[in-house]
Amino acid sequence: MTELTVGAESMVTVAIDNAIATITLNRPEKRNALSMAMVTELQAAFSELPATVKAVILTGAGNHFSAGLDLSELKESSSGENIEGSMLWYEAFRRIQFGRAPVIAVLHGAVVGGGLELASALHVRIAEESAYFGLPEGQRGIFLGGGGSVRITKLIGFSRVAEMMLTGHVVDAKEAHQIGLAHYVVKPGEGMKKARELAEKVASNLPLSNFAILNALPLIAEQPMTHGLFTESLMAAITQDAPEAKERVNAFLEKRANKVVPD
Ligand code: 1HE
Repeated sequence: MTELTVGAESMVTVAIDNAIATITLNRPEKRNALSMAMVTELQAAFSELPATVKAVILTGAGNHFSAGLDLSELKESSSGENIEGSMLWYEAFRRIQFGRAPVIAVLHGAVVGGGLELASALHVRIAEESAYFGLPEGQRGIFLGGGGSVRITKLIGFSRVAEMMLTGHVVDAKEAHQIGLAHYVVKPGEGMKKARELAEKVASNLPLSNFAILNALPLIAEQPMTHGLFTESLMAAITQDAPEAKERVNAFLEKRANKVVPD
């Protein structure tokens, strides 16, 4: 296990175990509220991962995943500074979402505001039963500013996001699973075990397949049908041509590979 230090304040920690990195939001005394410095550290944590890392687990220290934007930074900020703040978040989350390594989130306690915006940029979401999801921006008199109006609406639809923001409706882990916000719900304390199990599967995929899943799939979803099908055919052709893919296909045909079986 290798520990990487990112940034002077260590609000984000990184531990690397072979192909899997665990990145932890580490500001539990402020419930992992995301300050600009912390978002910058988070981006650095992902950017500095060695190429040997094939999957990442992201979680939060303490009883909560993240309380969202560090509201103390809004006290005296101007409109210009607020826009710059959003841009900083967009760039950090873009790098995470479209990076080389798929990210598995372990969510517990509060996953609210910007914490939910961060979770929506990740690829697999595991909710422990303690997790709850909210968008208190409506109550705070502000708006989404970390990409949530694009990403969360794509996950659960505009109407649900509007209702959560208008009424302050807090979604529990079970409902999050039902509406597609969480892929898995597990007992308290079991999130990391499940994440590890999934991360090992993700890391065993060919890098080009994972690249296509992270980068081509969301792009295709935004394209008109004819463009989407064309993009898909190109990505399919490139992945299918790789010698490593040919070997995996042959392994199945020669009965050397696992069959698909129910979980
Ligand atoms: C914070 C923040 C924060 C806690 N910014 N300091 N997000 C919110 O509106 C959620 C606000 N937070 C809460 O509702 C609660 O703190 C929690 C439910 C997450 C946790 O409650 P609890 O009882 O465990 O902790 P606490 O006592 O409320 O907080 C501990 C400390 O963290 C306390 O500071 P202290 O100096 O008194 O110890 C809190 O003030 C501090 N803290 N959350 C700043 N968010 C890019 S746009 C995104 C827009 C948004 O994200 S809006 C939603 C913001």
